[in-house]
Amino acid sequence: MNELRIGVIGTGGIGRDHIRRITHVITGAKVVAVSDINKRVAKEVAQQYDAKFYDSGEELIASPEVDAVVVTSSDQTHAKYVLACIAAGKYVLCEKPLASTAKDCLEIVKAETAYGKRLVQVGFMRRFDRGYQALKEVIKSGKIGAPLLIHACHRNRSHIPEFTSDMVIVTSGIHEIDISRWLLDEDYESGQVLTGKQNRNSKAGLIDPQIMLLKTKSGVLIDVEVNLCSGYGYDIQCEVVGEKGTVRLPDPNTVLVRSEGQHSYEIYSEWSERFIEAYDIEFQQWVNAVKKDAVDGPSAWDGYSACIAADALIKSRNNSIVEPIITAERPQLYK
Ligand code: ISE
Repeated sequence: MNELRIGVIGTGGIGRDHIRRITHVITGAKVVAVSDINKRVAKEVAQQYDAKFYDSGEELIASPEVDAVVVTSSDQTHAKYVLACIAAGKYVLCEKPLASTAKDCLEIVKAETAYGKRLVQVGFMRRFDRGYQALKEVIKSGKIGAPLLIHACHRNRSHIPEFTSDMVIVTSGIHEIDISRWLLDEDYESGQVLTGKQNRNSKAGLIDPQIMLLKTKSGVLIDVEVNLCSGYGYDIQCEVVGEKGTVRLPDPNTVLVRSEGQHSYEIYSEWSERFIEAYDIEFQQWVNAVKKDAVDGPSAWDGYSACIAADALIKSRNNSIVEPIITAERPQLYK
């Protein structure tokens, strides 16, 4: 295959960043089509990248000029576009979350299973981050012994006005839900959310911060601070505690400065910068895999597994009890 012809649905911040990445950073693909609910912006982006503007995501997916699709529209629209891609037999890289609810994810899993081949990859880009990969290698090597605990934190500098209390979990916390499951290579048994004193810099009515507590099937306990208004930067921390040692996610690209009586390093302010290399690797590997007709990145099943945990956490926050996380049976396609 020559260059993979990609259509991008969603030309907001992350969509434009992926279009830049496909055009200028990775090889083997080009953006030929774009669409967005905000047609004016989509038209501008189409012109800038010499791509064709489509009136709707559905028309873009159906176009014979599009080989594969990237979905970066709002979370609630992911499921319908991914389902349309499966119906059209096209590969799709969908940003996280795969859908806003586990029920919608399961529909995607069912459609893909019926199609009989993996077409869907979910944008859990942290799995491509060198830091997380090194963390997983240490766990697998047995050096720290069997994992017992994960302490993690997910701090955004500030949040967009549209953020809701559920999005704190399903849009931001979802990365932590996925990455802990991937690091430990096991599913969850139960989850709980704790809430407390509110950050006065967060939007009124937004429950922020929230503490997500998860327990895996073997009993590993995970605590995650999800804090959308740290006020100082985008800060992602993760420490795995094992039976005989611990391993911690490194801060990326850091130089340590000693000056004026201080020892300091810079903290990123945006997630797109913090994980820029992971996104680049994710996209290059996806394009290579699509061209070989064999996608193997985070699957629709991974998208579903993260969302079923997110659903339980949201329910727990509303009911103030520990919620069981009950996963459907994993179809053969994902074993
Ligand atoms: C955003 O949508 C992302 O996906 C970022 O990776 C995440 O860290 C941030 O909290 C979300 O708002």
